[in-house]
Amino acid sequence: MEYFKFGKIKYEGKDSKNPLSFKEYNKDEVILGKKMSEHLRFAMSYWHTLCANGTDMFGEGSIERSFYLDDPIEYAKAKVDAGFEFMQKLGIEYFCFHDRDIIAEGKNLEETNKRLDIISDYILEKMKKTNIKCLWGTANLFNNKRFVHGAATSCNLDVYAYAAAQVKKALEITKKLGGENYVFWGGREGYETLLNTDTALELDNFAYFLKMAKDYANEIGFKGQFLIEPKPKEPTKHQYDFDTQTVLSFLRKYNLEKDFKMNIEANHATLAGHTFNHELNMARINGVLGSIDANQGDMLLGWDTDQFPTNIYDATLAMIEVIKNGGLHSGGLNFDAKVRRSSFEDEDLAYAYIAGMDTFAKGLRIASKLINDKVFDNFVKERYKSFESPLGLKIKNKNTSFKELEAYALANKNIKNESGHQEMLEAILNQYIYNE
Ligand code: XUL
Ligand code: CO
Repeated sequence: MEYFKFGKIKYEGKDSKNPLSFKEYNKDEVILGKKMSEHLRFAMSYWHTLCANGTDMFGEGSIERSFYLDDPIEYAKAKVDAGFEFMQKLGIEYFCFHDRDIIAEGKNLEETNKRLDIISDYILEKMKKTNIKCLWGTANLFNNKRFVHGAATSCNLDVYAYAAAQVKKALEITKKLGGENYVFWGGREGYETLLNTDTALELDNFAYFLKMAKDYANEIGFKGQFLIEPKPKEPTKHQYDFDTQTVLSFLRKYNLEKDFKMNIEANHATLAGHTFNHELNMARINGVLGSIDANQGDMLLGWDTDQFPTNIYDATLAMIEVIKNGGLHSGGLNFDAKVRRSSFEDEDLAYAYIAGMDTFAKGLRIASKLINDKVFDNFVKERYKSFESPLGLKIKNKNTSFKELEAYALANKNIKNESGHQEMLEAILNQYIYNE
């Protein structure tokens, strides 16, 4: 049975007028010594692509994704079939999933886990037939009402234990599917008011939970990279994993920094008041840029709209960070993005992925030229050249003192600054974008 009413999407080049074709993403084309598909490692998000039906706060679903099936196992299998058909048609080589995306909960944990065994067997078969791989798995610890006070930061031990059991199983399933990473996004790990919250206990418990997860992964021989996905707010008012720098200080406090990298999501960065490339940069310079949730927010809306990324400026700056990171290694570009509620036709899903994949492919092309031409690197090097002077080198080598700096300052009668030339650099960036 065919689920999506469109054929295989091919690369037709930038002059193509066919909306169901790639204009930029030419998967085997080599850029900076690597195929485009290897740089980008695109992944399909199971939840937005196969589960979301357009429901919002004001209205019911507008998109048909039930496949007209009521039986939970049959429905789950149809989602697998549809998902693999979709990935094959789009040429997407990876997928990401939450445990509860792939099959609905049963009447109790035991039945739920049995269902997970059945559906993961089914997924594994499909993976073998198609060569499609699992980028990461995760546990949904936010949807069910038992998680009303959080999961690993809940005030209720019963919920904490349930969450542990759920992550344990999600790790087993991710290992079974050969997942290259495992993600922790702090679903409801945060608070609404300090009036009822013991933040010290919650953070201690959270850190211990993560440690136990890593211990269990080691015990079962799961080698995937552990990732934390920062987000500052939503669903809770204050999420503990606010942004990269906050997460890093938490990990360092609890000696967990060697076990985790970041999964940076564009819309989460902007919710934190940062740019996407700020978060990527902070992760990269700290050696923890692991993977990306590619999407974009809306400038006028203050929440996580999870739109498909079409902003070439942001994609270019993001790809500069990715290239400087030496690639994403075991990570990839997961489209944690959903079509708008009014985009309810089958083709809309294809248009959305094509737009996202082409935007990042173009961003890769532009970023590779900017890096090759050392456009910003040369400027930055020149801007900091004072730190290459004898005293500058002493600062870099941590080999001076306030006394020595004071003596220098007293003798130096004339401080001279040079312009940062921001507008010139922005114009050069635009020029590269126009001309690519
Ligand atoms: C929520 C979000 C999640 C994570 C995985 O904002 O981004 O879908 O990516 O749990
Ligand atoms: Co995400």
